[in-house]
Amino acid sequence: MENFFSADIATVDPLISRAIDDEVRRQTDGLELIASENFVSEAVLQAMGTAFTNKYAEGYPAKRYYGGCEFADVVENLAIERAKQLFGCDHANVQPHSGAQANMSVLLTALEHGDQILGMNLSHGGHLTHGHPLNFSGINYRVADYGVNKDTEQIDYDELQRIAEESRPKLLICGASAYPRTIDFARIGEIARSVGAKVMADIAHIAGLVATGLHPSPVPHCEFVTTTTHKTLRGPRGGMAMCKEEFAADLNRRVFPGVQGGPLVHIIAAKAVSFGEALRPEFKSYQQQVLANAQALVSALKGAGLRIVSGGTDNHLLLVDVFMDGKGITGKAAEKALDEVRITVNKNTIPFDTNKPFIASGIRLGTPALTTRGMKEAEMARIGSMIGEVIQDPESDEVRTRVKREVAEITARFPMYPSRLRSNDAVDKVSM
Ligand code: DSN
Repeated sequence: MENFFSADIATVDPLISRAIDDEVRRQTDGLELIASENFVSEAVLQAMGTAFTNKYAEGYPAKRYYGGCEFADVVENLAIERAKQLFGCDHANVQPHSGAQANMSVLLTALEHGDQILGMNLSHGGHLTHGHPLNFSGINYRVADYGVNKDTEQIDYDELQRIAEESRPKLLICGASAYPRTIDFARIGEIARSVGAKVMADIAHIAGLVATGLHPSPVPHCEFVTTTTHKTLRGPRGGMAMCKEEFAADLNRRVFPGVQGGPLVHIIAAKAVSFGEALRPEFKSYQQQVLANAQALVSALKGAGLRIVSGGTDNHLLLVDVFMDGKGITGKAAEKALDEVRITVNKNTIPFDTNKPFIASGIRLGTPALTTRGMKEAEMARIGSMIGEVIQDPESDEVRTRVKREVAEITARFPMYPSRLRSNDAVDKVSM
């Protein structure tokens, strides 16, 4: 007990300490292209690892169910104010532990059990919480869905209007997890109003682009806007729900006590830090580079003979059809082959996929994480051509060895979290 407040994790728990070190090394030594991942700053990491994890703060600033919340109020108020400044929204609730819980809170605010919703089909780029039958949204509400046009692979807004008229949803849900094109929130708002529906825009993926004006904002057109905080926004893993003032009190009640108990104050502190970072001019330059890198990656992948779903991208992510009607390999095989050379991606269905979701015909790539490391168009051109080589010849030892070497060369030029890397030798010396 002597060292309870001062002992280092490497001494207290060498196994977990080692797994943490290994993960830092994995992130450092690989090329992270999962479109929903990013690397937070050292300041955000520091805020997460603080004594705020000890604190219960059920309720909201100045209206808590526990004593001793004066500093919790400071961080939550700052997070709220910065979120409102970033997105220009009337109201922000920064307590949702995740995007799914933010979405659940909005659905509980806008709907009664059994009401009709209309969301984008998961296999066309939507999200589980937008009405998937296995998710609370599909279990508790009646669901209609819309998707992309088979030829353009982009949202067909005329068809969406038709489906909205037919299904008469009370809530239209837009936003996506695997949609590489600009979403026309103004048009979606018009469609919703024409059938008397409210709109929830889930901007989890594009929040950083929206915050910097590089993607049109849904805020003027939608009653509710939700996001995660850890993707393009580059904050800690978590969620947030925004709304027009008239729904603010109801939304707060649905987040707590409707969906959650005590907020994670250490995570809210980290959200506040990341929102502060996002308000700085450098964050816009970063997002511009994310977009430029995505364009460079598209060009390189096309140059390597791969088909890009919808022909390209307007945002930070792209979907690559690696199956190409059986001429290529499955998304599952591509993910594995790329993993072996330390390029991390996820398999993903493509619209009208003929393969099952766990096999999939595509992979989804995104540039936020590598852009945070400082990589630019030149690196994207190399990485795109390496991905092409691996996918075209996934069994070749020669390709694997060469690409692995090149990945090591590139990652060595862009270091990250130097102070977080302990030597594994040091951990080994601790008795286990
Ligand atoms: N799992 C997230 C993604 O990868 O896009 C969505 O929740």
